Amino acid sequence: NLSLIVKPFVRKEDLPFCPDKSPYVGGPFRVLFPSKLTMADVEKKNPFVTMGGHYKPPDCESKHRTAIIIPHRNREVHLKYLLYYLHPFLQRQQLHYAIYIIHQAGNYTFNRAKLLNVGFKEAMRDDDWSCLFFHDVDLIPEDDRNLYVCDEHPKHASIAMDKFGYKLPYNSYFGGVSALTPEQYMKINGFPNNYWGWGGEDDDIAIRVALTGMIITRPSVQVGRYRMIKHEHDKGNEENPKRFNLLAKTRRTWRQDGMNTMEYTVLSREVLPLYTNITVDVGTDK
Ligand code: UDH
Ligand code: NGS
Repeated sequence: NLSLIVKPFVRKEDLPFCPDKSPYVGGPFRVLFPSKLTMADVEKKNPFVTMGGHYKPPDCESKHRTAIIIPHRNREVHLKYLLYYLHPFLQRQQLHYAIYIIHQAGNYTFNRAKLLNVGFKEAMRDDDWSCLFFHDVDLIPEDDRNLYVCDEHPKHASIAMDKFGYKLPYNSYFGGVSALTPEQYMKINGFPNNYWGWGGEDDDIAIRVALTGMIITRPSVQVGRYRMIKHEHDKGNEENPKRFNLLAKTRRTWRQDGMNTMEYTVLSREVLPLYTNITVDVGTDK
């Protein structure tokens, strides 16, 4: 009987929604950094990821469309490990997702928050994402139940990092991995563009969230666990001496600095097997 072997043609729009709870989500998993791993190995292990680092579950329509935005410069080794863990992790959650690397061109002082703003804008050009995960390149989630979907309020996901003894370093900490819907993101006028160098930009974002009447949601400490890949301070990302002054003014400045004032030039947009690489000139401190 042919009908038993010939798979009926199912149109994508006829797929049923994925279940609320993915059957592939397990619990904690061990994160190791195998020294011989290559990017080619990671590509081979992810045959269902399409060009640009996009993925949709093959057999159901995901209720969640998540864009992962990763600020980057000179951390290729970290990126390889992150992709090695993140692609299968997101697939087990049955998400429709894509991974965007926002690469800061040149050697001028690093600007994490502005790169994340660029990531938001460039990702939203691609698709109607319902959630954006702003993700440091050196943080690997350790539990499948840490769902990469958005909440009613901005979410802080990396709340239990190994380097802080698997707890928050301080109550309002919002660094590492955070998630906002496009609406939440626009409500806070995006992120600040004027934090050049290390520190404070994540605290500024937390202040914006509070100023706009939102709260920060968090997974449980059992679930929001991350391993950080050890590294030294980067060249070109020295401590920002202005950060405390900037933070003292956020209340007065957030409407004039953010998504509505961001200027940048995209130098290239490469559609690679496991991610979209957007190289950008974010300018310099004025
Ligand atoms: N980033 C880069 N390249 C850089 C700087 C930062 O890609 O040169 C990105 C990367 O995604 C990183 C994120 O920005 O995860 C945050 O920067 P960070 O890793 O410097 O911040 P973190 O707080 O580390 O993780 C601070 C340095 C700790 C040094 C400890 C020395 N023992
Ligand atoms: C705070 C920084 C944050 C930073 C956090 C953790 O002091 O930007 O430490 O840093 N705020 C200011 O400097 C105002 S860490 O231990 O990861 O290097 O994210």
